Amino acid sequence: MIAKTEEHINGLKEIGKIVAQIRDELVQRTKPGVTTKELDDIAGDLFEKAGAVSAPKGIYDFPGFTCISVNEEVAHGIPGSRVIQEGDLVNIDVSGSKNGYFADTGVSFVVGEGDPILSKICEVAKEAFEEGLKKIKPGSKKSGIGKAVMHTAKKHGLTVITNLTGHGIGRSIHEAPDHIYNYHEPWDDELLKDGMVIAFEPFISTKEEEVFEMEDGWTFATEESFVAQYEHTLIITKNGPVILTL
Ligand code: M2C
Ligand code: CO
Ligand code: CO
Repeated sequence: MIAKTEEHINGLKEIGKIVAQIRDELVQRTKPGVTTKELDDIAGDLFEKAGAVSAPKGIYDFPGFTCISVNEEVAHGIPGSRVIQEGDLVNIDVSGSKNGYFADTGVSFVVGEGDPILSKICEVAKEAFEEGLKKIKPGSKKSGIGKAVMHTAKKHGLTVITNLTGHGIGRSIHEAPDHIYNYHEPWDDELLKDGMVIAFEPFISTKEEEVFEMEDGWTFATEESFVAQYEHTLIITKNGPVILTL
């Protein structure tokens, strides 16, 4: 959507704050021994208390309130009986709506002590987000964002996932612009607009550049890499991006 009024901005800020709080609560409760379903149930209660609705459930009938992906799972992981272990790479992605406004946020992190390469990809995903953010201005090319993400990954000897992208958001979870690529796409000549609301989500990988969909019809996974994501919803303005999900 293009956020034009105070009402739009306040509606987006409200749901942005809700999903950010749910994300932070789940990250804090992700400890060895907890199941991903237990974490998701906490999110379900928090959505209800906030008078908000989970976007994966509400829009796609996803079997969970949140997407929780562990190790080989990259995104759209279905909460279930999987028990979190020390050293796991976990991604918690929370998206939802309230009063017709949507926001989306996600973060990858390592539980306790893990392989240093896992913390490395988490840090680089955040750095790629920050580098991409510098390119987010009204009138700038959308393709500049992916260029910055790709450059950051390469600088650290890492790769990007090319078949998962950021997206427009606001009145639904996924809307125009359909793709904020995480690599330089020279054919993408779309320009960023004042008021445009986007979810920017770099996916940084140790090796491979594509994910595949698992047989459950939801989970995206890799064959032999680990992947970290870092996602926020933001409004593009001439005074700089307004991040709604900090
Ligand atoms: O937009 C995402 O960040 C998710 C969508 C949840 S709906 C099941 N919040 C995303 C991540 C990876 C791939 C596509 N979309
Ligand atoms: Co998301
Ligand atoms: Co998203």
